[in-house]
Amino acid sequence: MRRGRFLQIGVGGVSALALAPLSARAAASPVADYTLTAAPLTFAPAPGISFAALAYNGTLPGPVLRVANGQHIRAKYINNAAVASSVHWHGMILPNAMDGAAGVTQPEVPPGGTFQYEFDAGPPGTRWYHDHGPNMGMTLGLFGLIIVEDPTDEPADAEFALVFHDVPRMETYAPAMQGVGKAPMVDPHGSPEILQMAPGAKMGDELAFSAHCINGSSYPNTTLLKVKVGQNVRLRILNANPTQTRYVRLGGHRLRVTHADGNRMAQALEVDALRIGVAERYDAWFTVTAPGAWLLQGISSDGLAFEQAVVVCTDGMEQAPPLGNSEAMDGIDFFTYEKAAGISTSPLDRTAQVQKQLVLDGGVYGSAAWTINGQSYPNTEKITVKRGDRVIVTFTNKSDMDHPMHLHGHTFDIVEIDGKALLRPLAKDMSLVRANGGTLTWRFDATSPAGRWLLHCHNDIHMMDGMMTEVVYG
Ligand SMILES: [Cu+2]
Repeated sequence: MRRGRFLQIGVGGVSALALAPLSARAAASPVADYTLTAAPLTFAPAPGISFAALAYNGTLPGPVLRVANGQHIRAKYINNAAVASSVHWHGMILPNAMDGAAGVTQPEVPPGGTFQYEFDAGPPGTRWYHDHGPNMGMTLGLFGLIIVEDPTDEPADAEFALVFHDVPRMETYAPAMQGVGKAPMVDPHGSPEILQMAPGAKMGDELAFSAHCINGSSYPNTTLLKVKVGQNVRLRILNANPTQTRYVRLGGHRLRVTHADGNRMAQALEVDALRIGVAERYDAWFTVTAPGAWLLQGISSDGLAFEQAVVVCTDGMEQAPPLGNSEAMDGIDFFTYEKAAGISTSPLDRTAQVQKQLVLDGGVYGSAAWTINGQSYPNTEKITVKRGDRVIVTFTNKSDMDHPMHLHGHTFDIVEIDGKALLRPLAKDMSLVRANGGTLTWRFDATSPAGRWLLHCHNDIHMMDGMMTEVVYG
């Protein structure tokens, strides 16, 4: 049975963020100093929405941090929230003690407490930071982007950071954790989420949401993205929803995807739409060829779908009705790992010191356990590696929901999907493993700092209900 899902999130402050490149002066400084303070925020992104959020530095999402590759980051974390928390630096390869996994790599930071995070920024790309404590901090609003500049990237004429997020109905959290959620599904018509459902499966989702947002606002209150004819525009997009995949389209344009989870792809891929799993990031580009106004939208099938949009427009077109898109995905050319990576005619080279098969299951309606090889964290079997080992992990998803699987402290290659080896392995830190029997294989080298690195489903409900293990350097 498919578990119920539907979620809603309130908003805070910042709108579409035009990004200036890091100044030469800032990049030349050996140290980037930040203070992140988590505190309660009443988030009001749309009329009638008032959400008791948590936020970093008074904004939801938190501030965009921008650093040079290799720059030393000193981030003082101050927890002024009423609950224990920690900060995870998602996509960074850093000392294990700085990874921010509360209870694993550091103690929880108690209310009123502080913690000093200190590490060298890298690898370059669109990364993010978010709460990794036991108290739903990320779902409540503790997240933001951190961009590690890559001086070898092609230059953009304009660049925008776009965080897609939502206001959760927190009363749906406990039922979701207990496996009895009844939230509506919001996946668009024609999407794999709908097409892959087993006949007779329960139509429902886990968390319900009361507003859809981009950068802290709901349309029409979102900020315009001003562009000029002739510009080559870069979008850095994050899906910060705790449970749902999002589809993103720009009216009148195709999108050229160059980076997946911040990592440059071997070959760019042009598509009509992005499909962005929980915690994934894509860098997508488009060229402005004529004056106009267009809607950049998160596509979902609920009555609030129109809220997750910003207008992209050229000078003088601010009042023009923006060109939008259909809200169905039928026949739409959207981003997939297979299209990005291509299918190889040769089988996967399975030479590796460590090989693991992980079966993802559980979550039967009415239960509160999501499992890896039949166990819930902390009872899951750990993956022990030695420095320099090549590691191959193959997931088989026996449940009826996709699982956005994440590995801390490493970049892996997706090398095989549903038994088909990929031609150009896709470097990522997240991967959606398809529901109802889907398989997906990671390959990575154990070259990160020693320690305990969490491997888990990034769906907040699945993670809290046990779909987690560790890669441990022995
Ligand atoms: Cu999951």
